[in-house]
Amino acid sequence: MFNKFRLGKKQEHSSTLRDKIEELKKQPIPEHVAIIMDGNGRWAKKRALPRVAGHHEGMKVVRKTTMLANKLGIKALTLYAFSTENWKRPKNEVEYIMRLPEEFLGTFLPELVENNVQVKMIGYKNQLPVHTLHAIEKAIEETKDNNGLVLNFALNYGSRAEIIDAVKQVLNDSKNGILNETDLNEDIFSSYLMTSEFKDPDLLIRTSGEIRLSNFMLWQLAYSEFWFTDVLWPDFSENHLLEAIEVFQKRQRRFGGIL
Ligand code: V0D
Repeated sequence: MFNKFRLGKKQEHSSTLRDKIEELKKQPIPEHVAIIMDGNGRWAKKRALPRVAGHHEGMKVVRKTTMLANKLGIKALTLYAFSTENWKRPKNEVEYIMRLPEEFLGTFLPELVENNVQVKMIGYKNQLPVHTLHAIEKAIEETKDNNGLVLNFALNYGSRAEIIDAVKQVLNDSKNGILNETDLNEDIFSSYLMTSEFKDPDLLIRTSGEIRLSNFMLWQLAYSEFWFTDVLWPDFSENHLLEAIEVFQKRQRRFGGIL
């Protein structure tokens, strides 16, 4: 109980949370978890705050979720932070969102380094503001030798465009004799996607009550478990992630029984 006062750092977990983590670790933990972080605007609206306040609050949840994922021994966490469709939002909102990586990394990069987290990104980099890209590339560079959790931001990412681009590269490699048409299979095709270095997600989480993929990792999620919640992303807590993993483990066990 005295600990409560001595351990002021926010990433310290309560004993009940620690117990839950240890309990879950007795069963297989999903290696790659992907999250569609939805509901930030709605969270703000409910509080009569500007939408950007929801995005800012959502950023703090990214940090908490990352730290817990790391503790659980999850190997990769892919977070859908910005879709290719999100450019249609009001200009001021997009500009604000594009400052979030700098703010996030300015505050938390030292903590990510300390915790051995490796930062990565998938998505179309060339359309991003240079200040955004610079901050992210610096973080990628500074964490490239870390071997803990891979924190992968899907940013200006769209799955159909990714697939079309992969097809174009396949055609090009075929034309240039680098690839034989007869050799093309699912594994080879996967190696042309932006996610080539990742295994397919074992678990997809989407917050905010929408039950759809919204052009996120269409190919990669073919065999993944899905967990949807009405909870808005800024309200997503450690307990929600643990619940999603518990459900994942129960489904895995049932599946195992049938086979
Ligand atoms: C807004 C909820 C962290 C989703 C989370 C540019 C919407 C908060 C990052 C981030 C966003 C990205 C890359 C990186 C470090 C941090 C972020 C965006 C939006 C899109 F290396 N939060 N966050 N990026 N939001």
